[in-house]
Amino acid sequence: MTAATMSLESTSKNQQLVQWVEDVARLCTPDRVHWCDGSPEEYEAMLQLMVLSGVAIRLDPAKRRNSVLVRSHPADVARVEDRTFICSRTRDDAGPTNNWEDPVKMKQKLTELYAGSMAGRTMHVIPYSMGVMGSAIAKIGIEITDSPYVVTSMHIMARVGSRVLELLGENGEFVRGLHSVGAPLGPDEQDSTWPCNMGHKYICHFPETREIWSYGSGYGGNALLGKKCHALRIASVQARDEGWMAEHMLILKLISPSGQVKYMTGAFPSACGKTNLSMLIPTIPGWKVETIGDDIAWMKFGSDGRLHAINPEYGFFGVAPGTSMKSNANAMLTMAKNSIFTNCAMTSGGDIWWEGMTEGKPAELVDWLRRPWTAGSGRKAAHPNARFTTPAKQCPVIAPEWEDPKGVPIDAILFGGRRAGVIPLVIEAFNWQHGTFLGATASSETTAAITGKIGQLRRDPMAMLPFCGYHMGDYFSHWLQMGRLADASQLPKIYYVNWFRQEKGKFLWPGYGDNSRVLKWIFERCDGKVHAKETPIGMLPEAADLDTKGLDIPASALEQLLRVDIEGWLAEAASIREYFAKFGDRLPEGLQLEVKKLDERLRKATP
Ligand code: SAT
Ligand code: MN
Repeated sequence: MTAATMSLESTSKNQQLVQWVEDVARLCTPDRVHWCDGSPEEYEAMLQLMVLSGVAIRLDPAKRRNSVLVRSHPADVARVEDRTFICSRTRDDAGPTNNWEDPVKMKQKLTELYAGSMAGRTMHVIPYSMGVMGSAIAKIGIEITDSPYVVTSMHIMARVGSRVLELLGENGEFVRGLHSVGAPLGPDEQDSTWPCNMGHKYICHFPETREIWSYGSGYGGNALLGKKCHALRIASVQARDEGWMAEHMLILKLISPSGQVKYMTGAFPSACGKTNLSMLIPTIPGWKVETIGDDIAWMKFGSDGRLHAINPEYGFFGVAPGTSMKSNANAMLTMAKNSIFTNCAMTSGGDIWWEGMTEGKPAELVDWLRRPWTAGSGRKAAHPNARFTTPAKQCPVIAPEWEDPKGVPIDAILFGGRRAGVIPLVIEAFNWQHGTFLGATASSETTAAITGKIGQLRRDPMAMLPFCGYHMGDYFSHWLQMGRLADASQLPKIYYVNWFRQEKGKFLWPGYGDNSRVLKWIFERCDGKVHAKETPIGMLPEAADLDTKGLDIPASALEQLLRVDIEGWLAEAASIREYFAKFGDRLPEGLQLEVKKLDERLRKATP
């Protein structure tokens, strides 16, 4: 995009916004300021910029229309949790699960880094709405960035452009997000293909002032500030203050053969199959899943007294490896066009490839590090956290009501993670408080979505460990408080699922489309139509309660999946107690009580 075709003049009547943009420009000293209008022409111009700078390659349009492959710097490939900070006024408000720094000190440090950080670059101002514009649950944000990759990704992931500014008007409130890759250019300096800052990375949140300051990384949740930074970390604080919920949850619609509908949300840590579950193709005849969202749910009580959820996003930023026509045909079809692929491998025919996409491997590829790759090399061709960025509306099973400003009424909430042992296939909570306890104690083995060690067990309450913008103990209280606001019969039922149970290194449950068998049981439980057995850990199906018709699974595996391992759970209860101690007096009494009751029920059950 040349300066002549960019909107260089402010297109906003909001004086606070105009002032802020001027202040940032003065600090970061970009060559020019571009106000994004969200048009297809703008998107195309940004792609062209990325192609010219060498960061993006256009894929063969006959194979994947209007799509590009982007390869990042090898050291900038995932969220950086150790560089993510909640800079609330006091350390105590950030709590024991977040990195904290004093906001004044952090702003001083970052102001020094931002000074001149956009030299030689264009500063883009992206007005965006999380949620359908005009929805009472939606919120506006403005992201300032020096990365064209962020502009194109935000076009897909959020509703962006001039209409947002109109909605914002003169006095509207917005979340301020400032992002710089931290790689200023000298007058004669050649740009690198993926500019970022090797020495300094900071993803900072100032919850009281609803600000995000991100520096040094251009990747995913570090840089697309509408997503984890705004829609989860800042929004969780807004939700606490305003009486709603911002959650790391997919939203799906399950339709029975007779056309009855239930809406479910599901919280799972990054790269644990949220996208797959949200658009799953049931293996049981007559059942159908439609998608509302795959990563984030904002939930508010409606005038009907029920909890309604919207998907604040506009696209999917999904993990590519493992995605195939077999594991998730709907995701594959969604990304057939108008998509951005990051850190995937490229085929000689100008398309993308990743591990697990096809049964065999292509003989030759260019890997995500831009090196020639052969099937026998033993190396991974795509990075394990390679991603697709694709418009949600292209999903073949997107629910017609996915943009309903009122959201959809939620019948069931699922929690889950990757657990090789102990945790059964599914548990139904006795009530909201017990469900909150199940969510609060959720744990999972870590994945490639974050930098660091893979496969380590950690507690990831409500899958919000990296995304809660305040003290986790207060967050638990907020959950309990939400439960008190509604009539118990109107509240969603709560479940804990584990598709990842293993024995001798092999998965016991087939997962993917067969997860519909568990969803069907949940659906029928919501109507009180199917049996569950009371156990010390919650209500569980017996083998006969699950629809296993046509499923090739040994009875012993099913028994294992539905067994309550008393010894294992006693150890779990002890570890939960230890975990809860972290939260001190900010742990709500209700959860303390739940662990005590769990322990007592287990001891009574011990022979
Ligand atoms: O990079 S993101 O934070 O958007 C992806 C994820 O970790 O879920
Ligand atoms: Mn996520």
